[in-house]
Amino acid sequence: YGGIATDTGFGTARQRSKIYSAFLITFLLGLCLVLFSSSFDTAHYEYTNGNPYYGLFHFSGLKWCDNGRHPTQNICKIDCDEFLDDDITDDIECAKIVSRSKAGMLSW
Ligand SMILES: [Ca+2]
Repeated sequence: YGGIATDTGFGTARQRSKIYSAFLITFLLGLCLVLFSSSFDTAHYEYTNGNPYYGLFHFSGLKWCDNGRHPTQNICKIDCDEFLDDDITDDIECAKIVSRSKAGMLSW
């Protein structure tokens, strides 16, 4: 809706368009709240039983990335700090490697 004005439906289409926009904005705001709530914590860091965990997907700093302080397999060949920024594209790339490697282990 919204676009060509006709002598009959113009007002209605405009109103519908407004309602639709309001709905869309509410939806997007809600989505943002969900994404940036604690369940979507890109700056997540924890240190449990000698294992540092990084970022949204809780990658282990002993296995998937290198934090410069621990011996690591660094399977994703990446600096652990890269998992703590707002850009999750590299996080997702590593998550793909993790899922591939887990699938590989399951196929044994
Ligand atoms: Ca990142």
